[in-house]
Amino acid sequence: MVYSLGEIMVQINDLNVKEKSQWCPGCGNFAIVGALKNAFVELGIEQRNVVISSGIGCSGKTPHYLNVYGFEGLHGRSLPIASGIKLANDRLTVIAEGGDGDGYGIGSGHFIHIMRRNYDLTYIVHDNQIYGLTTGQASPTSQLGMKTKTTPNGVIEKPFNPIAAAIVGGATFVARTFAGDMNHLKTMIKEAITHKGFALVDVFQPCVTFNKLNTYDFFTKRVYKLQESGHDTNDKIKAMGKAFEAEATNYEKLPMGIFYKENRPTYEDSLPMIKERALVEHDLGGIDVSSVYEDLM
Ligand SMILES: Cc1ncc(C[n+]2csc(CCOP(=O)(O)OP(=O)(O)O)c2C)c(N)n1
Ligand code: SF4
Repeated sequence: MVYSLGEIMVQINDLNVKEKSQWCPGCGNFAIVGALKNAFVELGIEQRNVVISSGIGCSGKTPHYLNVYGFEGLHGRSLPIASGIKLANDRLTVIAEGGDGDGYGIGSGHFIHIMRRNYDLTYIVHDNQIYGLTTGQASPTSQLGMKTKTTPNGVIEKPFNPIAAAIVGGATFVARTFAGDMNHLKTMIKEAITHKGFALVDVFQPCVTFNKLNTYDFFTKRVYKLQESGHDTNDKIKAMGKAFEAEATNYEKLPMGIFYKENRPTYEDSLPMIKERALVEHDLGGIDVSSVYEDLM
């Protein structure tokens, strides 16, 4: 079921909310919300057809700041919520938001298994390489050597590589972008939403308060655009090479853009019962489930 207002197109103002932001001034999260709003307007997606799920953390507050449907869940649980929403009504645009601690730490098991199922979802990870909300502990993507409250002598664990994990894990769209490049951020979000299948958009999102290493300046000096360097998004092996470039260059060269893209049937495509209409449109009245109860007794 998709709700339509006919000829009325959504405008940025429709997506604004009155709630005052709790984010620190200058936080990269503002750009993500701005890019999402612009993406919805430019794609003509009405806000009543969008649901944003999130976990816990500064990123988890994203659904508060856009006038669309939202569900702020538990820490790391943004993806199972999003997949449940998608199965209930696969005609909706479903966006899951996560943090690097939230999504790549406590929620990593969901990440791996939801990718291989290929639900038609967009997963935006606010990757600030630190725990922001809990005031500056190391996260799974914190850079080697970075001093944080929990790593006073510097991070000694090898950082998690979400791009490589997504390519191996079966995501059918894998991209990275930067909150300091609004145009690129919006373009990646639009590409991810229009892609049919599971799309990861990992966003370098400076946490201006607690991460003094990975700043806007740090990324501006190091990022370059894959789509301007002739990268072939169909080539999984080359995509893996690019996924390891940051690590191989000691974070001096940070490719951003679409690493990998493939067309594969979605999980929903394989469910004949929702082909004609969404699950929410099914009439569940008059179904006798007593035999199922008896079986379970
Ligand atoms: C089960 C559980 N464990 C721990 C916490 C505490 N906690 C809240 S936010 C957070 C880290 C958030 O870091 P990240 O996902 O990187 O998000 P950010 O705040 O940087 O956006 C933690 C550990 C929690 N809320 N629930
Ligand atoms: S703590 Fe960091 S991530 Fe959280 S709102 Fe402030 S700047 Fe943004």
